[in-house]
Amino acid sequence: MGYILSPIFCLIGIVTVSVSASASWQEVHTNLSPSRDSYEIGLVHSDKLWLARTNSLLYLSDGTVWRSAYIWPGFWKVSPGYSLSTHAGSFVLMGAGYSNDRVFVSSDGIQWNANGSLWYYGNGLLMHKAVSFAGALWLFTGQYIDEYYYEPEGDEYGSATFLLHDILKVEDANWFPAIFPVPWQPRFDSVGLVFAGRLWVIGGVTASEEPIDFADFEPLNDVWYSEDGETWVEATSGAPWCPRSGHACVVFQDKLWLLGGYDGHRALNDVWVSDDGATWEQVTDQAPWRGRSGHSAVVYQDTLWVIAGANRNTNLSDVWVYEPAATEGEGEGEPAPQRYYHSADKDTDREISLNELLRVIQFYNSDGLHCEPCTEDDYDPGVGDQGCRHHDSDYRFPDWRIALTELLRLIQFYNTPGGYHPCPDGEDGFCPGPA
Ligand SMILES: [Ca+2]
Ligand SMILES: [Ca+2]
Repeated sequence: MGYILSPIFCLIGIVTVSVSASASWQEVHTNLSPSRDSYEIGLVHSDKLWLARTNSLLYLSDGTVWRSAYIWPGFWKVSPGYSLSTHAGSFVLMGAGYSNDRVFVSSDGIQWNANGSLWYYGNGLLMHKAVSFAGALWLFTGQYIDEYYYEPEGDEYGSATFLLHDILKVEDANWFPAIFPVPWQPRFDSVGLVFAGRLWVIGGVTASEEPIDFADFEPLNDVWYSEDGETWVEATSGAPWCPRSGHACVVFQDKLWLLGGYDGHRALNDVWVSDDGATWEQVTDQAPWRGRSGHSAVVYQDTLWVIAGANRNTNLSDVWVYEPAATEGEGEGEPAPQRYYHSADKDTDREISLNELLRVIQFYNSDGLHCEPCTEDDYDPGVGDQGCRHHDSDYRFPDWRIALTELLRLIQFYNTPGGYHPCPDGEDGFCPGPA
């Protein structure tokens, strides 16, 4: 068991591949180029896997090398927040930024043409979703900037950011869209996709005030669908996964998958699956990849890909593929799943920071700890529900209390350069230092 490091795949630059023999997840690229990027949209078009980033559009060549198809030209002013989708056989890109109403199309990702300007409140959208569905292109969730917003209490006007409250329907490249109100709370960093012949909106984050106050966001875990894009039905007002934004959803093996996201406390690496959007089953509470939001999940050549994203302020540049085990177990008699990240390691960077250590010291100094889903670590101090798995620090005497010897183990990780790594033979499933 453990990790095998071998150079198999080549990126633009040097890339190594680490494979965990026991897991269905494989890290196939450790370092996309450029490695520091803050925006990704992955999609499949013309049997190729594409990845749009802040400055460029890449595609995967020969299954191994990411090549640049196009560098977004500066005069487009494309910035994080643009949308890229495929509709009627072409890429459709809506630039975000000060010219965010402009639309560009391309059939091959290499040759791009201006195709007009989207009309919506006289300006364009950013951080929206653009989904091809039922013969039209639908634009929904996200924000728009009103450059001439007039302060009600002042005599000044300036730009302000609002949430998109409507769904916009574009037909036949007519960029004066039909506009329909929607019943769900306005939101951004949501998911929009087509599943089971329906258009879906899943989670995201809303703001209680508009113009948006960037300190006041509330994550969501509701799920909505529509048969026609205009009439919406709530599949659930509260899915069992923690409210979140920046998550990724994808249709894989006829099911709806949800992966990761940001819950207001931390970037997540849990995975959920659903047949109908209303009931959800947890595949894992922690995948081997680091917690993330803003990543892409794409099905390409019958495998599920998870690409890049960010853990809070740390941009990630790794790529993972998932292949279900050849023989799916039913959970009986199986060993407990391997732990990839310690419960105390809230930012999943395989190091124990002082902040992370202090949280466990809080448990040590309290009347134990209990399960409290959707907190910073899914626990809280004191007595309460014990229906979840034990905290990884509560390993030697699993009694919902942190003993001094248990705390000292975490202090060992805190003091060790390189933190810790998963090792099934360790007393708590982890060992000090890097792998
Ligand atoms: Ca950490
Ligand atoms: Ca204990």
